[in-house]
Amino acid sequence: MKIIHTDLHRLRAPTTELSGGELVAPFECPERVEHILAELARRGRHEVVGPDAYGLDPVLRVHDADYVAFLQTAWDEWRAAGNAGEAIPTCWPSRRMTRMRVPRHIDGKLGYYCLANETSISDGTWDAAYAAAQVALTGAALVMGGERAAFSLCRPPGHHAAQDMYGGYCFLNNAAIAAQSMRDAGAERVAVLDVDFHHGNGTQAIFYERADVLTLSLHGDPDEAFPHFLGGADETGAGDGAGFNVNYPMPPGTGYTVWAEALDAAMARIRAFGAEAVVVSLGVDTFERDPISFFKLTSDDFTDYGARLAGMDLPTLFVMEGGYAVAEIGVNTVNVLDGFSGHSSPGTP
Ligand code: SP5
Ligand code: ZN
Repeated sequence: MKIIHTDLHRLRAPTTELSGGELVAPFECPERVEHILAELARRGRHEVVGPDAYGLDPVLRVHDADYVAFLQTAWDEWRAAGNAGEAIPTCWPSRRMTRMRVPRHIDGKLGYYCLANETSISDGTWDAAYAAAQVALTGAALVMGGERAAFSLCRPPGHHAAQDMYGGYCFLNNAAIAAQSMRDAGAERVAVLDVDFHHGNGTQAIFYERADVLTLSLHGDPDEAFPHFLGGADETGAGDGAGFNVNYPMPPGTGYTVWAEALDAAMARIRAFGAEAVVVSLGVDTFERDPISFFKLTSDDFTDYGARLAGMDLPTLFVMEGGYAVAEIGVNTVNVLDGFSGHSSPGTP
């Protein structure tokens, strides 16, 4: 399988994440990608290629122009305002603060566009997010060009980012940008299947009123898990999109038997939809030893579900999302790709 990757992901290297009331070293770190690349090289079955340049237009098919402009200048504005640390909002347009216009000051802009302030904006964040979107677009073009599958090794991840919101370690919604580009390249119906531990709230929001992109997400019940305010089973789409969003929230401790039943149900829904291509938002934070999640998948389970995904027999683009058990992220991620490709015995070192 072709792997699309660029070193530019390293430009996203924040030093702070607000967690447990402390500023800690971010869970979403550059080392994640290095471990995946090392495991890909160790197995020797995959070809790593760089991204092509698609520019900003396909990003603006999904994200609002004012939001993109904010991301491009947020760091400089934050530093120009005299702040010493990384950019973290402290004030939001919460209920009963409904003026809903974008404030001029960076402190107001951050609150306006941020959905979760564990995610600091740091120098280089925009450049890395933009590069990740190009990685996603390159993978989409390969799949639309006839590849059975491809893996866009995106970082930073994307599925929490909506039209005009960042957070959950995400800035541009790589999977949504890829899915839209597939539509624009002629696929009539595209499915986005999100298997990251967390609900894909951004992807859901972007396509919520559309019937041409089916969105499905398997995730920790938002009553218990981030992002907390979206992801219920009763969210099924609206307007033209009514019936074209499907959520599978699951409780703490969920293991592979129950999780795989949800996956099978989601794949049946994709088949009934008549998808011409599928984008898999691939987060491996469903792993039993993930530090911030509560599902119980083992490394072998990733191989098994990779094989199940291949059974859909659809052109498939994998887009990297979360996964924070850094030492195991390579094995778990490449197990999905090898399971998909029919290598049932990936072997461990
Ligand atoms: C792409 C992705 O996976 N984003 C996830 C962002 C989650 N950020 C907040 C997580 C808060 C979890 N708190 C649990 C701490 C357990 N010690
Ligand atoms: Zn996640």
